[in-house]
Amino acid sequence: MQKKNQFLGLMMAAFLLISTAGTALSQEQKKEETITIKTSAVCGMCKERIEKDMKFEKGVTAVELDLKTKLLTVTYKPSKTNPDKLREAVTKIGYDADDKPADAKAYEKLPACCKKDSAPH
Ligand SMILES: [Cu+2]
Repeated sequence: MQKKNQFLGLMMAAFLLISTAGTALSQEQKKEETITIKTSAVCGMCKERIEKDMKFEKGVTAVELDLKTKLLTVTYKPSKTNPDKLREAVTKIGYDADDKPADAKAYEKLPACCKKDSAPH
């Protein structure tokens, strides 16, 4: 009986340790912030391109572009980057970011179907 109690105690200790670690982790995640950026994306290729490129941006942890609203949702670490840098990164891919116009050179390189003047498809 003594042994069983010891085992239960050990289990309790392990459980406490795991839940404490879990709390620490969720506090770590709160150091992230989210912004939405209005882009000039027009199709699925734009979505893939922007999401792929933005994922490699410093400090970015998650990217999601909604093609219907053209809104890009970026989750990032404020200690590593800031909204201005993120908008700048979007313009460098060739798309408008809020009031910042797309970088001319990057925009030139986009396929014709991805240019903002082309009809949504
Ligand atoms: Cu496109």
